[in-house]
Amino acid sequence: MDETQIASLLKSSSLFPIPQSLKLSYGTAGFRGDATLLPSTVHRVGILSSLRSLKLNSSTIGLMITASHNKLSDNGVKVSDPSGEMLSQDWEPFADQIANASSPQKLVTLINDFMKKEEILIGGEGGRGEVWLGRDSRPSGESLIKAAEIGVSSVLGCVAVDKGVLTTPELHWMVRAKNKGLKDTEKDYFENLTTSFKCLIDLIPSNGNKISKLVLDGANGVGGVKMEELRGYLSNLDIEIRNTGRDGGVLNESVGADFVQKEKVLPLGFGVKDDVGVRCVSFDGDADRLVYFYVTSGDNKIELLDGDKILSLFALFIKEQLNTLEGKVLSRVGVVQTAYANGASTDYLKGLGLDVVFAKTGVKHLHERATEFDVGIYFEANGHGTILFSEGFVSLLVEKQKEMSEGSDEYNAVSRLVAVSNLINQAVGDAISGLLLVEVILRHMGWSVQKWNELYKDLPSRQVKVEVPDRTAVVTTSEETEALKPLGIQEAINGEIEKYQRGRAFIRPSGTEDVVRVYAEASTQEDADSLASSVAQLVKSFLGSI
Ligand code: 16G
Ligand code: MG
Repeated sequence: MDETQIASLLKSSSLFPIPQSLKLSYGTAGFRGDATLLPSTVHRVGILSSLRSLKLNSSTIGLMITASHNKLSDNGVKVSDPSGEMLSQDWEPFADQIANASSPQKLVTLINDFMKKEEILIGGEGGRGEVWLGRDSRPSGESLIKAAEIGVSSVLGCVAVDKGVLTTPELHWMVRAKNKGLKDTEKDYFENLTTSFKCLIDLIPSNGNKISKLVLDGANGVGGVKMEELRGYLSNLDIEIRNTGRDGGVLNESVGADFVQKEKVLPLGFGVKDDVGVRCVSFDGDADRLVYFYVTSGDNKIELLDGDKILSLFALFIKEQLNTLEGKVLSRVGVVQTAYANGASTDYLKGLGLDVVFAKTGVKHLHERATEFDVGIYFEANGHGTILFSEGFVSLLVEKQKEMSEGSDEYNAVSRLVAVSNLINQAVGDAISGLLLVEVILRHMGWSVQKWNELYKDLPSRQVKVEVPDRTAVVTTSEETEALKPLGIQEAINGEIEKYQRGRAFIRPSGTEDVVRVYAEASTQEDADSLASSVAQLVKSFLGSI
């Protein structure tokens, strides 16, 4: 690193002193915390993004300012790699180191060492770098974007392009499109969604399946606002949008996918009286998660159609198309879930003859496993997921279609699969594209939300968290279904599980909070509760409680 570069980094970092006692970890969803503490972190992630762009031959990198479903006063930052996927995990330790460096000098030393190791050149000998910035609707995002811009451009040869307020999946989609040399604006994103949605609607056999109005809970975040914009392009979606944030509601406060999925109650803005039986959907704060729900009656309890149920609907539809192509197109279709997936959903998916594999909690882990298939469908129960189509498979479909007669069942099946591969965000889970796919499949099947809910009945489950002195004392297998440490705890858990019909339970250290999480399910709610509480007791006795 030459003198000019060192001076540039020292100067810009001195504008963003690190708050005392700040200790951050990149974690499963980037850095998050109280927004007032984050300018130095965001500035440094700006620097990291520039280095990543230089390392990857000037590919465009994405930097998103969001804290997703966290409270309004929080914010966060995460990086998108050129393919639109999450930042490669081998750069996470560097992210942790620079975010926590206690002074500009220490920061520069860390950067210098890392650049040597990664053989990154800057300035005259190096290339140019480009970082696209996006932010969700949080007011604190405005000044944090400035910190990111200054960080990006303090690396010589690198520029930041502010893309404004976006959903997280929009930024990932745009970065991916840019690096593939495709149309990459927000308008292109909307056009792509509308074209593929319309194509799928036109392919519905009777084209006449009527479907009732959908009501969206936008979590008072960016998703509802973008959905309003998109509605301008879509003529054939009957949707009412609530909780856009314009009616005085607060971001994520008793609204949104995370609230609805965890509390299993109606979000604010939805009434028991008027909304009984109505098909409703909730986005989270940055619109990378969605869950559906409806009110049955009386109280504000809901029937929840979570990520597992969305996954099952998608898998069924894909399978139906592939069955039509049996013998013509060979494909490996796989489904990726986490240990949190309801056992009933796993049984259902296996019953469809699908290959079901498990990944560690956290989107990046599921995404990675899904790439092993021609068509890999992944979802977390919390509503984050998508469908990945390998490029080879899509080319094969297009090739085969040329030999088929237009309008035949197989021709239509191929057309549907290709349209789904365009509609669904291949970079990351996307509430908007997920919503459009659910809507088109329901219309295709002629199903109500209630009928969809009947695909299988969730086994009763319970989640609890246990505060322990050291959560890292729990080490699990890669799929998190069994604990390897502390020694002996798994045998004790198995002993409890055996006492219950359809009992299943596991423990894992949280990646976002200082707790050990316990999950239990069984054939009745009482049993699931009791199993969860005995496993929590075991955690306390093996690890000690605080
Ligand atoms: C993060 C992950 C989410 C995961 C959750 C688990 C992303 C974008 N988000 O929010 O996928 O379910 O962490 O939290 O990867 P936990 O480790 O505290 O249980
Ligand atoms: Mg989110």
